[in-house]
Amino acid sequence: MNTQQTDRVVQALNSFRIELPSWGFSNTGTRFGKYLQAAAALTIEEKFSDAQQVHRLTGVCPTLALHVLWDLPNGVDDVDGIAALAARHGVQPGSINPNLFEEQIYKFGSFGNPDASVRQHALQHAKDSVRIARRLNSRDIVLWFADGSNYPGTANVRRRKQWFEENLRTLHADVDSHQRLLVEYKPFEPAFYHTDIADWGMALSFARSAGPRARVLVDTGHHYQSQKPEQIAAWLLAEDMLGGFHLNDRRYADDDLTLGSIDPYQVFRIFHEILFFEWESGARADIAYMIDQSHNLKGKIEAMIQTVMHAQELYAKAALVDYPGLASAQARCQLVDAESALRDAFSTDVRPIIEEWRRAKQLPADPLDAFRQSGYLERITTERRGRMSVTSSYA
Ligand code: LRH
Ligand code: MN
Repeated sequence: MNTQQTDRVVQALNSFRIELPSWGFSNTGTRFGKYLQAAAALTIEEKFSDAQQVHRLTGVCPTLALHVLWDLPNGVDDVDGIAALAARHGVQPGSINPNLFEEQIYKFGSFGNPDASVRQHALQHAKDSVRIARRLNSRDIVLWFADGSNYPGTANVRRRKQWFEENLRTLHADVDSHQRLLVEYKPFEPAFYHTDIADWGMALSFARSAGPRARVLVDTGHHYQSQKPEQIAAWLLAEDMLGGFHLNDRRYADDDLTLGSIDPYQVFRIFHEILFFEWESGARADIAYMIDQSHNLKGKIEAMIQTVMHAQELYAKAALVDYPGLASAQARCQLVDAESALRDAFSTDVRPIIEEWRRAKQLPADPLDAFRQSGYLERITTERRGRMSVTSSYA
C-alpha cells in the first residue's frame, strides 16, 4: 500500500464513528426463547458501563442508542438519571427509539391503528421521545413501527397511510432545528401480510410528507433476499434523504447477526457507495452509523467489540477504492477494471494499518484481546450472577 492509500485509510478511521445499541448488551432471544447470560446487562447503568468498555477499547463508539420503554421506563422523568450515567461512563446518549410495539393497545397498530385514541396515545409517546431527545441533546429520533397485518383484507392500507402521514406531520412540528426524525422501514415481522412502512420508497414518501427534518433509516436486515441495500443507499444519497443505518448481518430474514459475519462484501458495497458519493460530490454525507443487533448466543460485549472492529475494517477497505480509476472505467464501460477497483480494495488487508492507527491513539492494537485480558467480564459475571432476567419477550 502506498502512502497516499495509507493516508486515505487513516483519514477514514479518524472520521468513522459507530453507535452502540443499549439492547445489544441485555439478554435477548427469539420467539423460541432466550438463553440467559449471567454477565448480561439488566439495568441502564450496566448498559452504559458495558458501552464504556467498548468505547474505551475501540475509541470510536462515543454514543449509546436508547430504547425509551426499556431504558427510560418513566419517560422524561428518567432523563436526569441518564445524563448522570452518561457523564459517569463517558458515553453520551445517542439516538432515541420510541417503543410503539410492546404495549397491548398496539395489537392492531400504533400510528396506523383504526382506533383514533390508540393513534393519539402513540403520538403522545413519540412526542415524549422527542422531548427526551431534546433534554439529552440527542439528535436523532428513530421511528420503527411494527404496524401491519397478518391476513389479506384485514387492513385498509390507504387509510392507514393517511393516518401515518397525519401523525408524522404532527410529530415533525415538535422537532427542533438540530434534531432529525429517521423513518425505518421493514418488509415483514412481526406482521406477516403487510407492514405499513414496507420499503425504502414508502419510508421516503413518509419522510418527505412529514417535513424537512425527516430522513430515511436503512436497517441492513430489513430487505428481501434479492434486494441491494447499496443501491437503496445510492438513491437516498442522491435524494439527500439518507439519514442513517442500523448495521447487522443476516442469512435469511432480520437475523440481527454480527456485522460482517455472513456477507462482509455486502457491508463493503454499502460503505463504498457512501464514500464514492463523498468523493464525487466533495460533500460529507450526514449519516448516522448505528449497530442494531441481538446477541442471543455470543458474549454480548465480545460480539459488540467484534462488530466495531469489523465495521472499521470494512470502512477502511472501502476508503481504498481508486475512485478516479473507477470513474474512468465506468465511463468507458471497462467492466472488469471497474469491478476490480472494488475487489482489489476489498481484498486488501488493512488490519496492520488499523492496529498502527490504534497504537497512535493509545488504544490497544487488538481491542478484543485487551477486553479478555481486562478481567471486566469475570468481574461483572460475579457481580451480576444470581439475578437472572425473565426468559420471555425481546430485551
Ligand atoms: C426492528 C428493529 C428496530 C428496533 C428493534 C430493536 O426490527 O430493527 O430498529 O427498534 O429492531
Ligand atoms: Mn433496526
